[in-house]
Amino acid sequence: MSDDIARARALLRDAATAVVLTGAGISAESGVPTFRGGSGLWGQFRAEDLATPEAFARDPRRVWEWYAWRRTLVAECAPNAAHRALAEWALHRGTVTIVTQNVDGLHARAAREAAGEDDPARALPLEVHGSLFRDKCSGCGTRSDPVPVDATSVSTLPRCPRCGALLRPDVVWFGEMLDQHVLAAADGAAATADVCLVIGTSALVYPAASLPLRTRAHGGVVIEVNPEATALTRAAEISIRGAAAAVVPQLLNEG
Ligand code: BV8
Ligand code: ZN
Repeated sequence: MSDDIARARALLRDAATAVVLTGAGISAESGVPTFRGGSGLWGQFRAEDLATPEAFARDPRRVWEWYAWRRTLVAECAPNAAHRALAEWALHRGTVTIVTQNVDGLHARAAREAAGEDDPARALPLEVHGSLFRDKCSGCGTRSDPVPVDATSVSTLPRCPRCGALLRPDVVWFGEMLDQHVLAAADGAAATADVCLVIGTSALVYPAASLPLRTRAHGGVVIEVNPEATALTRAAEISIRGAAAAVVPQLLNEG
């Protein structure tokens, strides 16, 4: 075991409270493309073209085509060893807050699988950018379970049964406010945690990227797991160069 992993394990073991911030990189080994990496999602598309309210207003069919494709892709993916190790740890410790930028639902699936008959609540993540698997009405804001989407034309796009406006994926687009309750819970956890474990994020998107800095500002330590250096690396006490599915179980598993 590397020295960095041994030091990080000890910090995580001794932490009374911990917050975890994950990004697209934790789901890479589950087969979900990242946003900015080589084969990143944004590589084929531009975030400005698709993940904004302006894009949806301009071309809702094109935006739904991309999200329907991502729903189909992610539905084929499964949580990996990193999601599972985090879920087990959070269930066992009870003082861990998982915050994710991801909208793929893999943390919640890992939590339910790990909990079995028990309550998964302790391992359910704060999804600060919403969820791919929930619809929201673009008019009255009503949230609902996802409906099948026929993105072949605007006229076949799903509409709200209450007000008739177009439904949209219940994700936070660029330029949109995050849910203030979810953000306050994430910020509160980060501002009091002894340790912030940051996994698989380029730390470029705000306000999520400011969460680890909140832990550091009150005297907590930041531990990063990423194959590459990021905008956050210089703020990390320990930055472990490695893939999440290989490293995270080594950091958290008992024994
Ligand atoms: C807001 C949902 C304002 C949709 C997403 C301050 C400074 C600068 C800019 C801003 C700022 N404040 C606001 C902004 C604007 C903007 C922003 O931050 N822009 C950035 C690009 C500069 N922020 C916003 O617009 C936010 N809203 O602040 O509102 C406001 C104020 C008042 C009134 C109204 C509004 C909203 C941001 C949310 C955008 N939505 N997603 C969807 O998913 O379709 S963001 C999107 O990027 C995803 O959620 C994604 O998770 C997120 C971050 O990307 P990462 O997760 O980090 O993924 P990435 O590909 O970048 O990196 C992957 C990493 O994994 C890499 O480091 C790689 O090395 C690593 N990796 C790869 N393989 C592995 C691995 N790691 C481990 N293991 C592996 N195997
Ligand atoms: Zn409506």
